Amino acid sequence: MTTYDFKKIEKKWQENWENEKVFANYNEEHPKYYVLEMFPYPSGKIHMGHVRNYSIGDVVARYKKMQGFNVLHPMGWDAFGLPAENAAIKHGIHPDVWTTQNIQDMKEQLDTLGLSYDWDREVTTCKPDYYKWTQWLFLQFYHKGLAYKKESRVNWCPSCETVLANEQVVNGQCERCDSAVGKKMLNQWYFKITDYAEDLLADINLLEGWPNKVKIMQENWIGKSEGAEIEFEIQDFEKSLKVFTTRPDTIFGATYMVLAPEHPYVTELVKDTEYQEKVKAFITKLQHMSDIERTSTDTEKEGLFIGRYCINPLSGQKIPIFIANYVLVDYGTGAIMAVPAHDQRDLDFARKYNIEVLPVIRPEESGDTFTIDTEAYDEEGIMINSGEFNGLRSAEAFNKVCEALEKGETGKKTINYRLRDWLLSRQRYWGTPIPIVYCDRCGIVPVKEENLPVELPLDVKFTGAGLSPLTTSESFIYTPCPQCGETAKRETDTMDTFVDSSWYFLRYADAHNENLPFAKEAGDYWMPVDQYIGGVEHAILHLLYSRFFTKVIKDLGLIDIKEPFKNLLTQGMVLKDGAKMSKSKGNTVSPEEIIEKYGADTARLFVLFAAPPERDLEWSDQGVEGCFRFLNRVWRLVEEALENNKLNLPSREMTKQDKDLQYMIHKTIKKVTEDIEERFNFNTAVSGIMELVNDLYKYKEIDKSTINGLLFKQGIETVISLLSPFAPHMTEELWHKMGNTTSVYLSQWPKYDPKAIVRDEVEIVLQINGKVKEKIMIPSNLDKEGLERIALENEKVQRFIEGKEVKKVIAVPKKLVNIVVK
Ligand code: ANZ
Ligand code: ZN
Repeated sequence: MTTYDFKKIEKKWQENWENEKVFANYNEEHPKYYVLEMFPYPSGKIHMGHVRNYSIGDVVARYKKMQGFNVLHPMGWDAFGLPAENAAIKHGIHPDVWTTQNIQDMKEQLDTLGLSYDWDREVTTCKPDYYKWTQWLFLQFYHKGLAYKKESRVNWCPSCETVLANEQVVNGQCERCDSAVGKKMLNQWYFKITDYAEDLLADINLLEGWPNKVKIMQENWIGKSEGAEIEFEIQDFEKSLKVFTTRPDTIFGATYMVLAPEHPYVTELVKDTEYQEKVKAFITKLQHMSDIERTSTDTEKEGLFIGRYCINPLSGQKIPIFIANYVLVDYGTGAIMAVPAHDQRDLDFARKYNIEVLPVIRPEESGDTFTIDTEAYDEEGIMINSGEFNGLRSAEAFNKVCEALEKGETGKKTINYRLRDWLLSRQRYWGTPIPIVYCDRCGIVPVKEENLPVELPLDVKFTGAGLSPLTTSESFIYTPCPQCGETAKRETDTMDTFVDSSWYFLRYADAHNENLPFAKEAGDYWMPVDQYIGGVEHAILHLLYSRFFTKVIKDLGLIDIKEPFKNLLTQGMVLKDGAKMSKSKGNTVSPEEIIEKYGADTARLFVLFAAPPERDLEWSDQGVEGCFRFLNRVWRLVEEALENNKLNLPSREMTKQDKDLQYMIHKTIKKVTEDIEERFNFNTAVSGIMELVNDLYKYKEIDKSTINGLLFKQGIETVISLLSPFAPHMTEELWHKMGNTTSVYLSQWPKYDPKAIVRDEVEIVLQINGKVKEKIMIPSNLDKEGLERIALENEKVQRFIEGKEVKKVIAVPKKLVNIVVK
């Protein structure tokens, strides 16, 4: 008997699968199935999180292949980004060299896991053959008015020296380096994702196979608010002030107005007044505060009166105008009507600055003398202090107020979204160059499609200072204007790397296309991704951007689908000692070490067995040992059976033990299939297989002469097949030892026989015209219909009723069937 030499076996089958193209092999006669794991950033080393993510995907891919699907399971590299550039600054290595080396290293590590990727479709976002199409897509967006440039106040990380999207600012800090994020005015490129806000929101309904929590996060991020835009006349000023409110019903309670300090009116309103200096000082003070900080309920409300007044369009009241920290310039209209009685932030502010608090809605159960103390009343109720609207329910008043405003042309219902346009410019080298040229004569000119890709130059200096390193490359900057031919300058900013990952799943469908990002036919065939798997940290940004890209690409006529990812699985973290495994915590276990010691099959089995995929997984050395022992046990089971010739024993009449084993085999097939198929409960699937292995051991111990060789063989083959998505190398080896000459993944996933999993039987009688003709054993849970069928198909019964007319069949479950004939 040979021992389980995982090193030899794993290498052997990895090479074999690659050479025989077992997985890079397509047959369009079968239904397609596209399984995808989020592609990694090539940091140079895989960690346990990767092992978990890819093992989950690999189970799905192998399982679906055995189920007869035409499976697409590709892999690639999200290869642009800051770490490569930082390495260049620090160690003087070119980002391209650094990245290419890391990809090579990581690919070797991935190969040791035996993942069923089709590497022929590998996508690397930093290669010109890929970013050419990222640029091409940018141009299509540009021509549709969905990519535009504007001067704006952007989040600026002083340490990374680049702008950040709102999404990359976490609690006021840079997502990457944790520095406090400030604000800066810059002229930047944007994608107009807000044009798709409504579609992105509405189509969340189509995402049936997504976790609810992710759908809610997307919904909150888009942040739809229904309300009204109301115009307040400003005294002695030619323009009126527009505010956005979700509570037009509270308009009579607006006792002051607030402008964001950065609101364009502010300087004009204080121009010739004593307030000018104070306002300036206030704005300077706020510059270092993030939006989150400013609007947090914990932050002290601060502001000042600017010496001007508005007129309430419905009540005619004169109300003072303030600027304050808690109103943001880029939400709504950048100005609010403040209603302290019904909004907590306004109330805190009003109490601090001694502003009137006027309740205009009272709870139904309270009287007209309702007052507000330190807590705002933000619910619905009955209107008070609101002129003609008094006595109405506030929900009703909402509409009535809007109607009144519309009549007076001072307001209308509107919808506001929290979602902002996507800022994509980065002052960075290692990203996709934005294919735009600035010409003194022609202005902003897109690069001609036939001149794509705009390639990254090599003669750049990585100084680490402010501007994009591309500004240091003479060869890059100067170029003839695509329109007039005069010398012009290229855009030196590159794209946010989220742009690269917003369409990579489409490129896999047709990875070598030289004329388009992908052929429509290929896209329509493979998309949507049937199963997408990745970390929940991408629940907002990456998924939202990918959904947006897919929708635009559809509107460009390049594909027919509306949503890119049909089913989404967000896997949990890998923990050790209760904390997330991470380099900074120093609690990592290296996949290389585990694979070296136990083999990839054990590593895979452990991460799949130790917890359901969506839950966090606690690392356990004993758990790994246990999985290793189990695989050894399976190995010995098969080896011994082959050695002792147990599989060649003749079959014969079934004994009780045979029947028990047969039952277990079919029950396990059913369980494992359902666990994988319906719930991705890989852990319970594996424990089901473990039980079957135990049963086979027990069965093998019974007297050799009484073993049913055919059945035993079926049991062993079932274990091999069911285990093959989880521990692929060992099972492939055993499959071949069993005498098969082609891959287990080209074989059929086992099917259970529904009859074999019915355990209890009862005896019933079959009667013809009330006379007992036969007694038979049947499954006890058979219903009336099943009973009737069995009775009528019974041989003896058929002889009796031959040539006669069946008038009626009376079936009494568990007892009898009476057939009335004439
Ligand atoms: C009057 C009012 C009365 C409000 C009331 C609320 C309650 P969401 O749901 O997030 O859309 N608001 C509007 N623009 C703002 C800005 N740029 N910065 C800070 N706050 C702003 O919130 C909409 C509400 O937030 C708006 O409705 C406005 O306050 C405030 F009893 O207007 B409300
Ligand atoms: Zn020009």
